[in-house]
Amino acid sequence: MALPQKHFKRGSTKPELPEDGVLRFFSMAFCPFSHRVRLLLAAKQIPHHKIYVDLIEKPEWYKDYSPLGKVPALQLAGIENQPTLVESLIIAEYLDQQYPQPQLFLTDPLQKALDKILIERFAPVVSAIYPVLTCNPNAPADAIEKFENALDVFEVELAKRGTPYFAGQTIGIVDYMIWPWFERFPSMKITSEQKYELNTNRFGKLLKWRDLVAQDEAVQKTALDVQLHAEFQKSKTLGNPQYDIAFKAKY
Ligand SMILES: N[C@@H](CCC(=O)N[C@@H](CS)C(=O)NCC(=O)O)C(=O)O
Repeated sequence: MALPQKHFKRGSTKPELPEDGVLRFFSMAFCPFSHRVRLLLAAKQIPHHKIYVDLIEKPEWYKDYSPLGKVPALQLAGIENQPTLVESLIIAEYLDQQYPQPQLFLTDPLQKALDKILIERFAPVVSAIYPVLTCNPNAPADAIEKFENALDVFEVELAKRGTPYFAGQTIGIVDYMIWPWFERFPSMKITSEQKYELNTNRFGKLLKWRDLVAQDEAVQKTALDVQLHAEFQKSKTLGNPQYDIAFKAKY
């Protein structure tokens, strides 16, 4: 699309979007929740316009789309009144129902519910590691321990399911919803003092799963390099997040 590939800032003019009925995807290039939606858009090859938002200096007009000012947001431009969806998991479920190929949520209501519960259980993993991942100098001393304890649930679940992906023999919704953080974890090798890496004894199944998911087409299409993630996190810690360095990359 014709819009410039940069993050819109405070004071910017609201972009004029073409009235072509194509989905409008608002995101920030390094946001893991936006990455969830990017994965689904890529896996299902859904056409969309991309609009990037600076989250420190948010454009005033962004509230018209996302009242809480968060990304991701997806405007359904082809529908009457052009409603906008927010919350990555809600957007993912909507996209899976509207664009069923390939189907990513399980159809059995109980299995689907259990998968959604599992996705929710990733929240403590994220909150425990967030200070380390984002290079916060005041990260609590037990951050890694809490992170690993929360991640154990996923190692155990893979063993219990006995399948290469959480979804079974092919990639599915749990795999895509937790992947963005697995793309980002290796940046800790670059940014953290202890050069943190997942332990192969404790997380053997998850590490195998990680290598497998890394080969997925949508994962590769949406991937940002680990150096770039590290560079972004450092710039954010210094109080000047360099959102647009994402466009040095291929996507
Ligand atoms: N629960 C939301 C979380 C989204 C979220 O926290 N996005 C962050 C960026 S990664 C954001 O918009 N932060 C800006 C803010 O909270 O003002 C989801 O799943 O979409």
